[in-house]
Amino acid sequence: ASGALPHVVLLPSAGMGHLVPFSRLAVSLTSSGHGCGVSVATVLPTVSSAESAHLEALFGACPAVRRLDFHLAQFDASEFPGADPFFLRFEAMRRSAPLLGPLLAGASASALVTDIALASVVIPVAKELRLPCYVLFTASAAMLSLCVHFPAYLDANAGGPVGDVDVPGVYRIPKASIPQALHHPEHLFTRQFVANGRELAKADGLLVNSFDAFEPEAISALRDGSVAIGFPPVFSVGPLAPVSFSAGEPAENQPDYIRWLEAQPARSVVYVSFGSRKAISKDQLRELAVGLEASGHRFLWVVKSTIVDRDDEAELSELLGEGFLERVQGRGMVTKGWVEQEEVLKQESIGLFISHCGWNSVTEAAANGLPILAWPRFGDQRVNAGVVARSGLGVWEERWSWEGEEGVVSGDNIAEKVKAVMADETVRKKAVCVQDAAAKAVADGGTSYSSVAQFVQQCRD
Ligand code: BUP
Repeated sequence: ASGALPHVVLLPSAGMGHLVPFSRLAVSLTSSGHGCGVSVATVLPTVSSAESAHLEALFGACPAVRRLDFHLAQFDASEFPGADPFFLRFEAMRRSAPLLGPLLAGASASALVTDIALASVVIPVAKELRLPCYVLFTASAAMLSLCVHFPAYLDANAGGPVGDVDVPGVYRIPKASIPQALHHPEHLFTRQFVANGRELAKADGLLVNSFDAFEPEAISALRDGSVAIGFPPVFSVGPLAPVSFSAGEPAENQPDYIRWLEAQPARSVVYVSFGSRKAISKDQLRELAVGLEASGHRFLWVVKSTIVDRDDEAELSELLGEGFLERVQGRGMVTKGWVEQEEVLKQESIGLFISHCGWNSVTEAAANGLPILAWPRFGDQRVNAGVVARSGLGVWEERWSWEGEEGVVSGDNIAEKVKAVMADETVRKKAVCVQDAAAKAVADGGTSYSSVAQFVQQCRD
């Protein structure tokens, strides 16, 4: 009802890349500035243990954010042999969308924010309930523009192979940056992506974890109807602020890598992480070890050798080569476990982030003015790496992304590039400009702050 405090239900899908921005949005909406009631619909068990730990920490630290259990219908995964466990969860949730009706009706929601991965099945359910329905897009605005335009591209392409995609009003996304799955129309991801893209125009609005100054082309083209005529309002609300679960922890409870980072000189450490979703081949891990060692720089490296964290059994010494850990002791820290990345990126001692360009990682680097050496591998990561390069937040050695598909990038190449970027003052200065723009966007009166306020106002009306 007009004027009353809105109660917004958030519906994330699976994977940390999706859960993280939802929990940030939840906390931002309950903050004193915006003051909404918020519930997060939760599916248990989660796909990864990182997600369970995150949810537990969120509900523990932020009692204003309520939990709404969403029980899925039976789902037979054998229909999709070998599919990515996160896509399978998307599909299981999509098929359970009809169960959302009673759940939402019982929660007396005034608006729903669904994850992009569920949009095409959830928007119709919300329409049926006459519940305003928004979509949180968890990647870049450039990727959102591709998602909106791609169904029209396919229609015009009439079954031909997917090439470069010229997104109207934005820019040409080269064929090689289009997510691999989209070259295969029958791929589960492609079917979901196209169905979601077609339905987006029916949402009451889109929220995207980006900011106007970071992606000016994509955000204005979405707003002015260049990408799709009559597209709903786009609220660019990023970079959404991290939720600090460890605030107030005494220093002795800090993890060892934070204590180590605190003891290193300013901007001397390379942080290496390829995200939570996909393992790196054993051969590439070895070369990365060679490269980091030969670069001569300090480093903190989060190693991931399996898809889902629960299965990660391999020993580090076996993965990285004989004697590596001993040789780099004191100057390199390697961990297989989860690190508090937001806390890591805040450290003065970090000078460079070698990143797969998962969108959350990119926004976290932007907020901290930390240069990225982009090494995107799959999915939306190459489109995001394009944003990193265009905005000046970092550099993208494109050859690595292509070589990495079949072959392995050599340790020598890695070492040379790391040395060059660490020595490049221009890269560093540009990243600080991005940080300044991010800080302005989220400050009171900034573009992102105002976007959240407009979204909340629209939920009240
Ligand atoms: Br790994 C790792 N600690 O050790 P992205 C990740 N994170 O806090 P992804 C940690 O998880 P998709 C770790 O800060 C970011 O917020 C990190 O999201 C955090 O990549 C999040 O960067 C990871 O978007 O997801 O996980 O590959 O591909 O779905 O975007």
